[in-house]
Amino acid sequence: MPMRTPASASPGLRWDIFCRVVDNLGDAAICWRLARQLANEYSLAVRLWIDQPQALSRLVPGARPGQIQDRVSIECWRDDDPRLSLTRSEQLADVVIAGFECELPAGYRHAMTSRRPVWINLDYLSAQAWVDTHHGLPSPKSDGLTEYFFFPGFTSESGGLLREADLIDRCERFDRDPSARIDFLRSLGIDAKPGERFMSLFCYPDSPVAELIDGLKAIEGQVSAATGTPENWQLLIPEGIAPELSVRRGVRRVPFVSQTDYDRLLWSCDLNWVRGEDSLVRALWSGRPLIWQAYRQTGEAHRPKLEAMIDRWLKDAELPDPAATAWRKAHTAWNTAPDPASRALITAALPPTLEQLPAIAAGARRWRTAQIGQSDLARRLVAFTAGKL
Ligand code: TRH
Repeated sequence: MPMRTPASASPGLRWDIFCRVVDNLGDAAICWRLARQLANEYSLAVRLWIDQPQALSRLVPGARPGQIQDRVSIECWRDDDPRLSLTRSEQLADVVIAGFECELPAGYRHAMTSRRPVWINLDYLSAQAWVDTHHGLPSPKSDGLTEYFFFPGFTSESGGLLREADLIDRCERFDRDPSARIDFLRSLGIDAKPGERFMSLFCYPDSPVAELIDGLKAIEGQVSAATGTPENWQLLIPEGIAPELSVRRGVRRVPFVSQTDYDRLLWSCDLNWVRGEDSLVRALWSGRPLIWQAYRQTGEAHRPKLEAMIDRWLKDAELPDPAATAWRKAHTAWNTAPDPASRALITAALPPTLEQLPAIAAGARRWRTAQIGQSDLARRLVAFTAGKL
């Protein structure tokens, strides 16, 4: 990663990031990505405290508590850890990040009252309009401390999106070198044949994957509007995702790759099915078409989040109809309740989406070009905290 030290960053400052893994991989994925970027691009001394280090080691092979990896000190966080329950103020960082509203360890929190570090609550990503008015707000506490809400988002008024300084260059270099894609796919056990196109699939357990495969079967051999050749899609599914599916024609298992290689997987595909938060952001930066599955929440709380993301992307990507309608319908179908009638929606939504793929791909590139002009999340966070130190 190239070093990037804007005037507002003070190299050597200590940052502690606390990550409590709720479920899945997103909490560990995002905290790690941020920690790595702060340490490497801003020369900050970063400690990542994580309560379930095994979630991190799935994404970053070899990452273990007590180690420094990629300039980040990784520490296992247990509530009864004496280092945390009796923290002395001089052991505190200058900036403390509580990942996704997690409660800080009591001893650490107590020590904060004397040293008063900048305290940030890094929240989940949303494209909803309220993010712009809530981002950066202080939440004063009765003990005199102030917590600041930092909301990732898609606008210049929000906290922005995570993006390493060299990400787009690396992606474009990969695109310019056809052998990079072939070699990478080969490293996953896939020998790409002429005419084959690839989709990656990362989804939640009860997704209508069998119905998606039915949709692919329905168009197999038809002349593709995108390539002028017969449709020949290969669905690449990392180990552990949709485990009920057996390997069959058009369905290929690939290993669950490292976070770094996951970018290459996205860059190797013509369409990516992504979920949650971090894989969505990576797929957006890939400049390729994607279909997103929102993390399902009780009371359908994810619905407004999904609608807001769809609306914002369509606007920023300036996607015209009929591509916009096809893309929206694919999202509605892929994010349905898991009952039999709703599951079948994706079978019908897939062919028009694939027909519109060239237009959707052009929109994805437009979205990326427009968004690159905005500063990234780490940069905004460094600037935000610098004003409070
Ligand atoms: O695992 P997720 O569903 O995480 C979710 C979301 O973050 C959600 O917003 C949050 O509320 C919930 O957790 C608790 O999806 P996400 O965010 O995309 O994180 C997955 C990470 O896994 C991402 O960094 C990509 C990475 N990954 C790999 O490194 N290798 C792989 O092979 C695959 C499929 C994914």
